[in-house]
Amino acid sequence: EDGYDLWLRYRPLPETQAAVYRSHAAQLVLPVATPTQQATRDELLRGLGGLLGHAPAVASAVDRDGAIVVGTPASSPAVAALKLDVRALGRDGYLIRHAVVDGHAVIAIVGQDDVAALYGAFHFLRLLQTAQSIDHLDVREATRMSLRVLDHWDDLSGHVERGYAGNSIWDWQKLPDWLDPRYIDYARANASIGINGTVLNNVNANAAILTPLYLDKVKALAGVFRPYGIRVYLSVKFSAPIEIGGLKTADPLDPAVQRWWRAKADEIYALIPDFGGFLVKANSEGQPGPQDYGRTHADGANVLASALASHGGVVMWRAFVYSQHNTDDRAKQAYTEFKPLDGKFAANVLLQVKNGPIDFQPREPFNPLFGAMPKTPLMMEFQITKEYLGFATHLVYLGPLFEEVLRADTHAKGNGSTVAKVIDGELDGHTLTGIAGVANIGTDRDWNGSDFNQANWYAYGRLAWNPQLSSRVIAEEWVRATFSNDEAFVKRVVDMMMLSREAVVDYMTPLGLHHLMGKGHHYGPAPWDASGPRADWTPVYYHRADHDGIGFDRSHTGSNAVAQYAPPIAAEFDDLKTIPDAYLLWFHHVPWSYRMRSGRTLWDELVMHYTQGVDDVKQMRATWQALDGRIDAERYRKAAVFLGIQEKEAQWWRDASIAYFQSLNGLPLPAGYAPPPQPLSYYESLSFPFVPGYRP
Ligand code: BDP
Repeated sequence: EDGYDLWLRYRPLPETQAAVYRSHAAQLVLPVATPTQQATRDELLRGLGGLLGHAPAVASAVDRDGAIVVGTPASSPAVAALKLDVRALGRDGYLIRHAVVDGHAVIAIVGQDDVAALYGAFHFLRLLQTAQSIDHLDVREATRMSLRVLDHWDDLSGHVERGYAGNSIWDWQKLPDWLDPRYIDYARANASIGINGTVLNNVNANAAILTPLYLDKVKALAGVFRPYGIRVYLSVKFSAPIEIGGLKTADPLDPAVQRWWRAKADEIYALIPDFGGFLVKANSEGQPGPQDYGRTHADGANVLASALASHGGVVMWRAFVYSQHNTDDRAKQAYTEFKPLDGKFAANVLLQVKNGPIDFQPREPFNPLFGAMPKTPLMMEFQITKEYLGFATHLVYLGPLFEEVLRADTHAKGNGSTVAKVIDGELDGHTLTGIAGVANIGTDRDWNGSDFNQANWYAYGRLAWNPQLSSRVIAEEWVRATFSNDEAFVKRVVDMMMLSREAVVDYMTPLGLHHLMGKGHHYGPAPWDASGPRADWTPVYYHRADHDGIGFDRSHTGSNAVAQYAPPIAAEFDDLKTIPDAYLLWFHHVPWSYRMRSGRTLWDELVMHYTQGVDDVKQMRATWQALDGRIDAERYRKAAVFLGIQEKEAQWWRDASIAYFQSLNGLPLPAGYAPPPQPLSYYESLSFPFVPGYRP
């Protein structure tokens, strides 16, 4: 039990349950003409064989009750005979229901196309893994999200930027010849949750990925993923025409540059006919971009888009931009740059927007671009790898973070204009829609650096398919499939996971604080850091604390970032009377003596939150300890040790933060709250030469 099997463990179910399911799995009737159909068969044989003790026989026609019939109306005569209208489900949609074929009772798993049928098969297996009744099945699944993508920040060297689970799983040296079986397991895991795209390389891109040498390797990976409905995409460097094309410029309006991108796209599609497209980080954190030539982001995106358009490819252009030369609040810069470009992007461009206006912090308000660019398909970018949430070892279930953002109401078109409806196209009538998650995948046996981190990959995929799902329901599915259907275990572990996100907010950055981690490596607290090279990379820029008070004034008296939100939200965030406590110090600078709704002073409240975060981790640890013996010792022990690390580091965050803020305000701690055990100088003196995921 090293975690390799993820949520696709398929261990034998208790006999009483297996017996019931077996009567519904007497034979398997499905086409096996295409690679996707073969993958579907293989998964069902593997899953049913594992869960039920033995796999049903595969037959070409139904000849007994209890058969499982899988396919599309085009691929399977048995399915065609059912005359189900699956076209209404849309691409990737499927249904699972009881039916009668040739006089026999069957379960039909029917997709609109082969990949949809594969999705249906995974769904069916999940019902068994999670101990659901299958006596009355009426599953009807469809998705409005067309691109459900993982972004790998994998360098061609094998290093993963912000990777906490080992190295890149792409073995460029042995590709294209050696296809590591792990690639198939990667594809299975993604297909099982509906992920249909993967960007193979880091947004801080190396132009070499577009050379024939690498494209051949990319083609090999695309071939492995294709049966599972996964397209490959590449991050491209805007200066590639210079770096590998020998041109003097990468100016998007230069005809030679345009010809170069077109020829490059043609070359890629000749190798990979279903290539997905390009992801671009431009004019951001030192990356080249169209502004180097006095052009706009739209000029840049549209040239790439035009090269890809005839092939059906898309450009995912990132809105993560901010500049040290811009003296305006960093939180405002993306909106300021992109909002005026609404309507200027080609039809096959999506703007990929991080969930919050700064950078994947434990909590941020939603990014004001959501709802503000109705003419442009906005793609969500979440971070699954926990760069700012404790790396691999902290148990933080991200489902509630994702859900909080997706359910946030932008009010762009009145009440109920949620972020989910912006990105799924409903609000503004887009059919090209998308969501990306920065992957937490590496060469570790458990893929994600801990068993619990797998839940974040899983939750991301499930929400990418359906942004309306509840993170609690997803957590429960995951716990059952990954660990156990033992009801007491499930309940306690799900409660622990649901607590974990608020815990990390509390012990790292409560009440709207943000970006207080160590510079560069991002490990541990460093709220005191005011050193170079850029002010907007220093914690002091964000907390603005001094003897009198703390917080970033983004209200109308400060940077006025609130004005980037729709009027009802702007008013709510601008006013101290209505701002939610959770965002207080994000939008306001207040005195330490400020009276909170609780009646306590801000300082007392802050100390209590820091302490609460640590207490929550203690509680999570106690919960887990009480579950010893309920699962295998290997996975139990790893999580137990990691929770111990998390408790130490939560305590460190609390103590260092309190020591620092107290050094500014000189206030006593509220009664009963322990002082930091070390002086501030101790926390400031720590160094971390071992931090993963970062190259100075
Ligand atoms: C920041 C990361 C950095 C990424 C950047 C990005 O620290 O490594 O390159 O985001 O998203 O959070 O481009």
